[in-house]
Amino acid sequence: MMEQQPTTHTREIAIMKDELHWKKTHCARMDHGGCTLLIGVKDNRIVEVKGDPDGFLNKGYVCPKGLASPDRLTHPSRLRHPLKRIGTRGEGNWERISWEEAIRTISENLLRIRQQEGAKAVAFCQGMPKGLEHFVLIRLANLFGSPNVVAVQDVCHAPREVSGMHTCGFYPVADFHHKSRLVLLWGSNITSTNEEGEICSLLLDQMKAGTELIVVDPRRTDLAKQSDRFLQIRPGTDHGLALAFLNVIVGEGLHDKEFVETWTHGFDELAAHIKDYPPERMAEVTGISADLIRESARHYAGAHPAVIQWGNPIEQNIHAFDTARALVCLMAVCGNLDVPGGNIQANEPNILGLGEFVRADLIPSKRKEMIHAHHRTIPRLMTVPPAYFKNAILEGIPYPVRGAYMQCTNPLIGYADSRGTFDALMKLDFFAISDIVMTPTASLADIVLPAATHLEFNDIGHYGLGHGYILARPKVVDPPNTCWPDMKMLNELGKKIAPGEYWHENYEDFLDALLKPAGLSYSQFVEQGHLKGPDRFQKYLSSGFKTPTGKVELRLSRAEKFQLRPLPEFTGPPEVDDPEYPLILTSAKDRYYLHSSYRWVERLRKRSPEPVIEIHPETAERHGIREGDEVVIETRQGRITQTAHLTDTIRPDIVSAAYGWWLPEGRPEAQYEWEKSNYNILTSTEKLGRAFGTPNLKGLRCRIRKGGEM
Ligand SMILES: Nc1nc2c(c(=O)[nH]1)N[C@H]1C(S)=C(S)[C@@H](COP(=O)(O)OP(=O)(O)OC[C@H]3O[C@@H](n4cnc5c(=O)[nH]c(N)nc54)[C@H](O)[C@@H]3O)O[C@H]1N2
Ligand SMILES: Nc1nc2c(c(=O)[nH]1)N[C@H]1C(S)=C(S)[C@@H](COP(=O)(O)OP(=O)(O)OC[C@H]3O[C@@H](n4cnc5c(=O)[nH]c(N)nc54)[C@H](O)[C@@H]3O)O[C@H]1N2
Ligand code: SF4
Ligand SMILES: [Mo]
Repeated sequence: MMEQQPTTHTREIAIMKDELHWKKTHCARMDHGGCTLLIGVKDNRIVEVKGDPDGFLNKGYVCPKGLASPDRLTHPSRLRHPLKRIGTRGEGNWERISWEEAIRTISENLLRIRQQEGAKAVAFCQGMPKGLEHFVLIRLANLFGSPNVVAVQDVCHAPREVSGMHTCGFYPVADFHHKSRLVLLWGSNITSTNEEGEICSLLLDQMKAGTELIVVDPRRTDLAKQSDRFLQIRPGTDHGLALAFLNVIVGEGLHDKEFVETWTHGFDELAAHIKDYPPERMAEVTGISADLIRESARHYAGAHPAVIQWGNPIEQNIHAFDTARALVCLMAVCGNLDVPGGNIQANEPNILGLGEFVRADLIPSKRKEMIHAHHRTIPRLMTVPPAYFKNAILEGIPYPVRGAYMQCTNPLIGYADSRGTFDALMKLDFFAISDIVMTPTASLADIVLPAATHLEFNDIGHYGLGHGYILARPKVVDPPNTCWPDMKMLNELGKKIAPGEYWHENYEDFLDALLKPAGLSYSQFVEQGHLKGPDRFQKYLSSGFKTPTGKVELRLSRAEKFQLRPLPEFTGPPEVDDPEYPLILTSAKDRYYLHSSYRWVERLRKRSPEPVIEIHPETAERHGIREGDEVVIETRQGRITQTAHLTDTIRPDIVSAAYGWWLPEGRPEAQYEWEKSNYNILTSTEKLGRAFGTPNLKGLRCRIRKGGEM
């Protein structure tokens, strides 16, 4: 048979289909996102990814995760159908169901629980904010009538944000867009993490131009190697170090006297209080020499503007509030608040406010009713700390929680006390989760929903993060046609479990609603790429600081009312010395993964194939451990194994273990080996920080031994 010749028309289409198109979008869901990317697309397939040289935050930079990000979309283990559990929870048996049945089953169960126990018995859970669905989820919770949105904020930004709001009326973020004379990188490893869009290329450019760098980290990171001063801190003692900085600066009169005089409240009390923290005393606590503390504090005070880029370790132990408070005081007394190149109050562009977007007005009793109100956490913490969520399920404190809807999260690996979390998930009457692959948590759910993800739907980035800009993340390719964006799932579920008038015919209307005050449609916004608030600094000169006294509250004026410490204190490390557990355990994020995500992306797994614990060679030798050995890590809470990597970049009294591990290649009915190397088996929620309900994730007492030995 003769081959049929294509007509002119079909030939044209064939050429069009093969053509390479470049589309501009922003990277997302591999960290907080931010890099402008140029994506080469051929025939609905992504064939190339490049950093955009004109990118607002990255100026051409792209990291290995960004380059590998399209691999998520086409991966064979991608979830493609809504699934319903058959058999017992966690057994790994599923039945494919339609979207219609999935939404109906979820709504029936959540409504049933609401009717039996009240709306607050249903929780809405989200992991790291990834995109606009985060806010649609809060809206759904509000409209359903539940005050309980559970999020990981207790260990991720809330201590920094909320302590900032109480102290100076805003969340002081690092301004890398203007020149700083000095950068104090405090527990922040941004060449690996680029947290909240603080893309490291901006810092590296400043360093090339002569900006001085001081690094506070227990590990000699890449940036520590390039720094002018490296303070190799004992994990969990950051509050002690910050107080010693204040001791030197105020004691030597190096503070910004004019600013302090006019714009701070409680300086004299702070000055008297910090006399208790001389560098010599804090040297013993932090393991950093008194001379180095003194010199570093003098440099920070002497360079103006200077900026503190602070990271997760500040808030990943029970002293989160004291540490964050001490650091904001440090920024303030040196006159670095809200100045270009300092720690600024970012001005949001003219878009729909968060409260309006989530319809906070419809749930006025939220503050009193949310689970953590019972635990008297700090005012303005609006999401439930996971430890309290777990207690509500397991012990009914302050009331029982029986159902949950989860998205973009993997609590079995990400929450402290994984075994307790397992028990809690097992005890839930009903829970549904949406993800892009099956995870240890999803494997315990009643309903699993297949999400369309980044590059497959129109999204807006950085909304609600407080950095003063939003980023366009237009869709680049079609999702598998059975996968829905989370926003669509929530919109459809919303129509069933909350008043219909608050939902849209098409979920994309959320995007337009958000942009409406700016006078932009979503497509106009995409043309523009990003939207930034105006550069305005030192707003306090005209309107004061938004605190009860109108000044930076070095001493909190309402501390007594809220039962908070009025001045930052050092009350010891997060865990006391324990001869049976002589080493200090900490962790850092893996440059090639996001928390527990993407161990199944082969290109990334090749770069970081297994969970690795970093041990100093002397410590390893004492324990008879060699490079590549299996190592058992034990705390009073539990035991896991990881692989030894010997390195002198870490102090001999510290080990740094990998966090976020499960094995996608493991057995589904064993929740993909969630117990084997998962760091949070080692963490506990018995002792929590009062202000935020934060557990100790870093600065734990541990011991190690070679695997296979008793
Ligand atoms: N010990 C210890 N614990 C920690 C931390 C630590 O440093 N140490 N860090 C804490 C911090 S800072 C955070 S933010 C949390 C993070 O906690 P989580 O945000 O829960 O982190 P992940 O484990 O990355 O889980 C995210 C899930 O979202 C899925 N996902 C990705 N894209 C999409 C999407 O578009 N839609 C849907 N529905 N799902 C998607 C991924 O596949 C993954 O399973 O963990 C905290 N826990
Ligand atoms: N590659 C990658 N990027 C990410 C993420 C990820 O999982 N992977 N997660 C994203 C999220 S949600 C967040 S919140 C950010 C977090 O970003 P970062 O704040 O940078 O987070 P970490 O890597 O946990 O910690 C930073 C550094 O603190 C050091 N450190 C450990 N313990 C202590 C301590 O007690 N004191 C001090 N001063 N330093 C200590 C670690 O050695 C590490 O170098 O990153 C985001 N970006
Ligand atoms: S640094 Fe973050 S935003 Fe930039 S490419 Fe990497 S993962 Fe994406
Ligand atoms: Mo985070």
